[in-house]
Amino acid sequence: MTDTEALKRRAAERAAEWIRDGMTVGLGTGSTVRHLLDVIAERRAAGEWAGIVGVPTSEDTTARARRLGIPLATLDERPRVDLTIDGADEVDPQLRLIKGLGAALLREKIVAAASAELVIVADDTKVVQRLGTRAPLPVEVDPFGAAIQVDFLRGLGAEPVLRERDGAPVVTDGGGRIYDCRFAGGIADPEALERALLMRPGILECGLFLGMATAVVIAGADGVSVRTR
Ligand code: ABF
Repeated sequence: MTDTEALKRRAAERAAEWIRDGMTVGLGTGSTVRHLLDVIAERRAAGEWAGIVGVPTSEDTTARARRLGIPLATLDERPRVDLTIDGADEVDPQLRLIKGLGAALLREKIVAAASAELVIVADDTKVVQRLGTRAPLPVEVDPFGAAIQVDFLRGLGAEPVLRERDGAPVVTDGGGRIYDCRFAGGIADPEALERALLMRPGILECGLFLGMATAVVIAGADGVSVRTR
């Protein structure tokens, strides 16, 4: 296991301490959460957490959790989620997040908003002073008229790049497209930017998760720290 993977595993193990048997647990997306799925499967194999049910935030997480034998439900079946554990691309000092490089931001945000607690797991490379200084901001748009969003995003100071894989646009689990938006100097006012984005017809969601995380578990070479709001 590489050093970074070892850090992600330690963050996942620490986040798993929030889990109690009988909980409905939102299962995030990304490589750090994959370690969480392993931890849950290991603890269940040891006879614990027989009563937990996972609510996945992506088809990728659904498939992985199924392979590990973790019981699953849809958000419609379990509309009140006790705890969601998810990854992030950036975390600022106010525990505001950028998420979405895993292309699951819409379902992640829906599940996070339905959760009593949201615990974020990350390695220390995700910690920034200002959002947008390291990771682009993913913005998910409806495929209908997706191209017209480019000028709108530029008008907000972004440089949008359509996310592609093998020469074709990435299509999210919900059928959306993603523009990865870079902001010179980072994002000065994340709350104002989120409002402007979500007022725009055709923009489905953005990767700003503001005021949503109840705790952030950061794993670094000098250990694991927990930050709470
Ligand atoms: C997911 O986790 C995404 O929102 C975010 O982009 C990703 C981070 O992935 P990783 O843990 O692999 O760095 O929740």
